[in-house]
Amino acid sequence: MTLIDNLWVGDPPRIPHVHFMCGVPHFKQCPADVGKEVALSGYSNVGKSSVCNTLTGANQLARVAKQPGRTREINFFALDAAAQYRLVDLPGYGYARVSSAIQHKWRHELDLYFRKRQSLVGVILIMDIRQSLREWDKLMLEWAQATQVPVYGLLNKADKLSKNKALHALKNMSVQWQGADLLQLFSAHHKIGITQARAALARMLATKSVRTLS
Ligand SMILES: Nc1nc2c(ncn2[C@@H]2O[C@H](COP(=O)(O)OP(=O)(O)OP(=O)(O)O)[C@@H](O)[C@H]2O)c(=O)[nH]1
Ligand SMILES: [Mg+2]
Repeated sequence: MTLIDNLWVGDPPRIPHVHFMCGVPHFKQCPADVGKEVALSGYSNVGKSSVCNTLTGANQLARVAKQPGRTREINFFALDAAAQYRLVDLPGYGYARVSSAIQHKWRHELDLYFRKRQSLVGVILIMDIRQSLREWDKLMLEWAQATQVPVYGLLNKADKLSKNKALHALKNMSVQWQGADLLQLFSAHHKIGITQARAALARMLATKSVRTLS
């Protein structure tokens, strides 16, 4: 895998027809389950919404906040005019400062989303590069194996570490990952890794859905 050398790409062009579709608190309110979508998943505050903006080249598309717990709905972003291809920005997992009743509700809605969404063809699992693999991340990897839906990992906030430390973190994480080519360094702020991540997104959107839902 090529590393930092070819990861700095500057401002990516905005995806031409990218637009916000809707944010829904309940799975049953999701837009029509047609076409293909890739979900941005991970713990609260790892930078899912920031990654959504950087990947699409649309800076203000998804709401970003310093405080964890910003994204409270399942947010759908169309990548083309007909909304046949979508990115889905999910609420963060494991935000301790919301009540346990709300956490339970989010977990329930996310669980429904991952179990029932036919058009879900891939997941981009976002982690903070300074943290190790946590419980929810491991569950996502297990889910990926069980369902055959590909999970691609971004170690976000790579700008927070020196180049050597970032590469070391990538190496450590690769040991725990299924396929080191499915994991990369990223920085939503410093635009590290965009070309590689966009290519991964495009690959996932190009695959045929393998989901057989009960
Ligand atoms: N240094 C640095 N900060 C980042 C990066 N990406 C996101 N952040 C910051 O991390 C904080 C959380 O970013 P969000 O994009 O709102 O994170 P999120 O995962 O969507 O959070 P929730 O919606 O609460 O789950 C914000 O202060 C961002 O500016 C990055 O690549 N580098
Ligand atoms: Mg968010």
